[in-house]
Amino acid sequence: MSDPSTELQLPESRVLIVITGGTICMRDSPDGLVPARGFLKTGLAPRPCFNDGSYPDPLEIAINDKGTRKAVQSLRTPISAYERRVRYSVLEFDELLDSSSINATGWDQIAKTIHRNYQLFDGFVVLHGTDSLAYTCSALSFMFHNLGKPVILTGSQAPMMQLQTDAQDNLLGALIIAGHFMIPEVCLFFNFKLFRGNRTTKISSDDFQAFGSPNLSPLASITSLRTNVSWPLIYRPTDMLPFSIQTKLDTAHVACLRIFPGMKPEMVDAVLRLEGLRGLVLETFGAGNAPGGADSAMTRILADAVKRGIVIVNVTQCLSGSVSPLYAPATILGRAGVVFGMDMTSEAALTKLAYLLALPDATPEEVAKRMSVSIRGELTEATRTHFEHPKTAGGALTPELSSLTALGYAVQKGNLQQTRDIIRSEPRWLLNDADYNLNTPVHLAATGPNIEILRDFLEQGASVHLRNRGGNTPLFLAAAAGLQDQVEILKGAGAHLHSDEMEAATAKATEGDGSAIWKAVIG
Ligand code: ASN
Repeated sequence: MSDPSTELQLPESRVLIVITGGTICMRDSPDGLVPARGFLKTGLAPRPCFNDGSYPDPLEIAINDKGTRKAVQSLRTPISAYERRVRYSVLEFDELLDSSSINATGWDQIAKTIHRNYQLFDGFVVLHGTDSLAYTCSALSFMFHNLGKPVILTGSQAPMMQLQTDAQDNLLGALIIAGHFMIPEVCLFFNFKLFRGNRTTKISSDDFQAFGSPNLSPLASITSLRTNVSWPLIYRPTDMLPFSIQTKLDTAHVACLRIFPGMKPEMVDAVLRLEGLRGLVLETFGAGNAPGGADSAMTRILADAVKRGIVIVNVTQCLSGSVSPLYAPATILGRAGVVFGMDMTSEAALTKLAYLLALPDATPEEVAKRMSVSIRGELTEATRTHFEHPKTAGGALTPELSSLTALGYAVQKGNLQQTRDIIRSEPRWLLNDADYNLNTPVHLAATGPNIEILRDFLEQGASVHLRNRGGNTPLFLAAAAGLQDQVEILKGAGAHLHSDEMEAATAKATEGDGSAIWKAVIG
């Protein structure tokens, strides 16, 4: 057999799998299924698709939920259709949960684990039960600010250990996408489809197609051997700030209430008078309608609560579609101060409300305003028109090489106007595409003659984390070229060295000439 390490075409990518529990890692018990420890050994290592056998017992550094750096076990997949292996490490939480028991403390634990390990890995997979998975995806999407790497949550309807299971396909799909595609979103992968996490809802308690994303098409799907990514749909932060987290969520003072025919207004009033309540998601009929006219008791109760500072958000009970002031009942709710939650799922509305209410200095007015605008792609704003370049409309997901080449020339000449003209007439994700050597426009701009081009690309949401064929990030190239200003811009936009580059950078930081720039890059 040939040595697998010499077959490697592209630098391997590194993924951290965080195990929180769920059916995927469950075993039988006298009480029914319960989560069990040791998933790497029993669920992954014996399966050839998760273990190429090339590393008998490799250890990797990861930072556990106590904040301690520790050596964890890691495995590698066989080479993928994209000529890459994914090397992954597994962190199992001390307490594994059936996800029906997760709460804001659990979300805090997941967010902190990803934040601590952010610089060590290219992407993250979180194993989680399906029951509350859509809530966790939504919560994390709001907790993460300026996320630049994929965070993919998955689970399964049947345990990995069961003969007929969806566990293997779900985990493998999530792992492959996290290890190959720089999709900087909190996603949910299930039954061969990748969804924006905060658009999902659980639609079946037993079908392998357990999740739907009723108001947004999948971000990617796996068909036979290929993964088709809908790049125009991918949400990208454009703030040019490093990744950070805000883990406080005020789930203790929000509620969700489903309107039903004949519901007594007193019932709504009782909920709105719960001690300390600050926000309510109201699941209404159709396009946002509730019983009662302008002078009804129901409308008065809602309007009074809004006046007392409670933020009430209108979302539809329907599986798909948006609320809007189409019919009089919805317009009346709007006049009473109830916020239109557009096409948000209840899961997204509730977690967003809990997130916004926990922000420092959150006023009811400010929270209400932000509830009907998109902050992480969780809703479709009424006035937003979707621009899709004609070239992408037919499903051709690779831009003309000539555009990329032309962009490369313009970068090398330092011609900012020309780069802008090319990008304007091309899909924006051209910025994250790569040439034969896997250099992206950001790699070229990081060492090009015009620093404004680099700034311009980053302001448009270009990724700072992609690596070229040599395994290098744009930050490494800028430092190697001694370009202090470019290093600072890249770092400000969240760039950091890949763990594979650390050894070389640390050595350079201790050498004489040029050591200062490397110290700045590492520090
Ligand atoms: N009760 C399980 C959980 O949410 C359901 C599952 O994962 N399929 O943890």
